[in-house]
Amino acid sequence: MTSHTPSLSFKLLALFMFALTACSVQANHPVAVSDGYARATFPMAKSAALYFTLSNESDKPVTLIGVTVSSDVANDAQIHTTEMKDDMMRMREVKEGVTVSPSESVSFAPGGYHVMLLGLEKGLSEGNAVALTLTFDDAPDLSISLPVKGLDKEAGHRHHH
Ligand SMILES: [Cu+2]
Repeated sequence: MTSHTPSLSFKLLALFMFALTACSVQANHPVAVSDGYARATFPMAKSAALYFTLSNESDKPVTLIGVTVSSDVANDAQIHTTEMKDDMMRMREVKEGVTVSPSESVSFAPGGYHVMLLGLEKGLSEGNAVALTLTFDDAPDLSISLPVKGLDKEAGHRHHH
């Protein structure tokens, strides 16, 4: 019996991926994903940011090393962070991955870490969902689905300087 019940499709996908990688049985994944969402974009937008919180429920550090998205949604998904440099907010790809310490959480949130979708096919509209696969250094892949939330109310923020 499992104490932790993700949706059926999630389980099927997970089983499928284990079959492919011939891993041993997944008991409980060390990482739980919560508070995930994508921000809606204009229909012609080519990029979008996705946010969530990763909680490491194991006693070993776990590093998120990659994210993949279906090619009918976008061409690429990257882990990004936002940094202030010379008074400018810049994003950079986090190639080294994001490590979550044992029993700790890392939030991907506006102004910091996010997953960036690049080469969006048709923008993201509110009410849809984006399916992603998270890849870790020392844990099985995790498939998640993030709801798309309405356009940013704090858009004015971006004009700060
Ligand atoms: Cu970005």
